[in-house]
Amino acid sequence: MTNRTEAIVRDLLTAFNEVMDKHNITHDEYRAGVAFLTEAAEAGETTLLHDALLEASVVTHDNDGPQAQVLGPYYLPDAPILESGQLAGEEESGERVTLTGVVQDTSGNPLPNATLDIWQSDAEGRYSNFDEGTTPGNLRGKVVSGQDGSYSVHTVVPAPYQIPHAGPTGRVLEVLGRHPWRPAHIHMIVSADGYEPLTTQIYFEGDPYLDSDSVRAAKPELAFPLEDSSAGKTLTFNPVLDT
Ligand code: MBD
Ligand code: FE
Repeated sequence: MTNRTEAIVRDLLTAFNEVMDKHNITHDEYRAGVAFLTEAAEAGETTLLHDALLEASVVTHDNDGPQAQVLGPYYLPDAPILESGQLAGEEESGERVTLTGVVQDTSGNPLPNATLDIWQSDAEGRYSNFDEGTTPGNLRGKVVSGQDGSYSVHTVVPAPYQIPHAGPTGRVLEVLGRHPWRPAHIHMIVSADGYEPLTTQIYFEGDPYLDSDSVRAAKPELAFPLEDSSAGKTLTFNPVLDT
């Protein structure tokens, strides 16, 4: 065990012990807590529960850069490369949008051959492979930036989204007085040789939940306007990669 692991485990236990002492936790309450965690695990909500309540703290440290965001529970590796840039098929419902921009380093130099691994919910807030009524792999794919660092992805605008709240995670949100809504968002991991991968999310200007994200991840700097162009709505986002 590394010193760091040992220090973290000791501090975690100290924090738990302090809360238990402060509230004079009874045997019944202790057992109820253990039963709650068991129930969350059996409901398949281990990742959801932790991502909803804790993951935002992983990216509040500045070392990840200003565009860093939580990964969330719905990333799947191995999405295909979309040569056409068509993330949404013709039959996908929702407002069409083209995401464009230039992948760049922290000095503003364009980065060619960067991979943008993108996933999002559909216009009804459903993630493929996790939610009923979706086609496996839908709205998941990678695009690669060109020689000038630019990329372009054709997709649909996702809807504001309620994290699953019918189970144990929802009960915690209720206890905390937090609603289950997240602002509409598109996830991506941007990577390029020689740079730290960037896990981010982009949001939409004017979204009603930007200031009250259920998982406390959204920030106004990552909310962008939908702009009109001859090719329809566009959204410009320039991912910045650090070494
Ligand atoms: C999501 O879709 C999400 O992005 C996060 C961070 C947590 C729960 C559901
Ligand atoms: Fe999400």
